[in-house]
Amino acid sequence: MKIYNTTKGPFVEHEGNLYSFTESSFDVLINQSNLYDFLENSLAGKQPETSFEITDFLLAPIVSQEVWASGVTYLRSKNARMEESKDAGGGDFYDRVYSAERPEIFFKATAARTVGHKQNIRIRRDSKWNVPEPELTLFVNSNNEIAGYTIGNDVSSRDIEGENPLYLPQAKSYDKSAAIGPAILVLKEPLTKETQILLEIEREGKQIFTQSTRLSQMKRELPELVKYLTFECSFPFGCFLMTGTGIVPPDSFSLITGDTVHISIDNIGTLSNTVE
Ligand code: DO4
Ligand code: MG
Repeated sequence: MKIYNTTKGPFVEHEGNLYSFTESSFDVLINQSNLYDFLENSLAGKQPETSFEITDFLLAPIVSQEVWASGVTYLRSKNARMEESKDAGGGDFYDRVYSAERPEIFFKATAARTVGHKQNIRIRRDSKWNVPEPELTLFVNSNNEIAGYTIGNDVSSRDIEGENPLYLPQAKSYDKSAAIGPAILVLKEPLTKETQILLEIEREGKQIFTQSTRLSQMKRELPELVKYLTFECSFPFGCFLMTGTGIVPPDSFSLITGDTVHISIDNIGTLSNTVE
């Protein structure tokens, strides 16, 4: 089942049909305990919606939540980071955090800095080396449980991050640096490790980069990331947690205005954003 946030309120897609849940606010709906069972039981009394296309009214699936992110959770990310920061003497930090018990977790964005499917992302004006980071993104409810999954793009400035690891917040957090959507997938069982994450980058109508990875390539377990995030932080409306990138384009690549980034994750869908 998928939950969409729209200008008309929340909607749920189930077996190809769309159902209105506009009697509830998005914040309240996604925080229901036993969310899958709650949605399934609520569907019993509802008629499918047929009068409009959800894509015409879609918003990012976030209202009062924060977006956090974990990093260096895949070998590819660790190696790319060590390389980009070696001149700054930061390489060792990435090596150590990859194998440390405590994962890297950082604040990524407020809802106001986050865009949804088909909305524009941005690259920083003071950076020359910018990349998309395609990341499975967890919805963690106010009881600190993984209640759903969405697709995230942790757009990042590699030159700023590589110049000095202390610049991480500037490399990661700025207006429209985070994209999530198009929907929150709610499952009865956890997502399988076979789940594929696919990144495609399009420039002037041509595909200029594509690569995929699987969740099984991640060094850490998802509950482990949630445990550290929620250890000393409470989230009354729940929160989103990006889980790190396993795909980093070659060093010669940087995003430019007009590029479109498509990120697809099995069963969730595709998140597409153009650089403005
Ligand atoms: O410390 C750098 C950020 C790592 C990150 O965002 C990732 O691995 O996805
Ligand atoms: Mg990342």
